[in-house]
Amino acid sequence: MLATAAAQDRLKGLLSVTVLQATDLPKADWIGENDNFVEIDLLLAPKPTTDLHIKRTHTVAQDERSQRTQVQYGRNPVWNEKMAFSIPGTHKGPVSLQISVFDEDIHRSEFVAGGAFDLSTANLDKDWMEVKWIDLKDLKDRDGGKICVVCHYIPESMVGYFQKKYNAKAAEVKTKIIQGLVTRATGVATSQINSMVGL
Ligand SMILES: [Ca+2]
Repeated sequence: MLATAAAQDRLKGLLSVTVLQATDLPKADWIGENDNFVEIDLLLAPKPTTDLHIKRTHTVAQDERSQRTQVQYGRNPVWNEKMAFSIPGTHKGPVSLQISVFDEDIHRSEFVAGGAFDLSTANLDKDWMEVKWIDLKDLKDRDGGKICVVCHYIPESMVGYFQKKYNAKAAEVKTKIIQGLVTRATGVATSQINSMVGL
């Protein structure tokens, strides 16, 4: 029993995801500008699914597997927002990110376009960084513009002072620690990337 609990509490690594900017998004409304936010869903699937690019509904609850950005306007929005996901120690297979852009509305946020960051070949025992422009599709599978996302992965072994036993109950403390670590570990890299893409 104890061994199982320890394995579940262990962290495999941290995945920092920076949503930089999108270009040529489809227009969401007849009148006015898009009110775009991006939702990133971490998929801990044994294999990435083939249907990653279409996500019809916005998941309201923010949790460790689903996070969203603030709203930025127009068809070429710049978010430059960083989020962090933890990969549980029990996870063996690859990970993927489902990326969905929504037009925020008081009543119901409408899907604008989506795509996937396929990380199935990524080595989760080493640290790496990947910058990618991802093609987006709308609900009818038509061209939906492009989005630029930076992923930086930090394996647990690199997180020196972070204890191996990971207390899933101390969610708030954990989130703060992870955010601090990711900021420190990826801050320089992200600013280099930003200047590279002109932010
Ligand atoms: Ca709108």
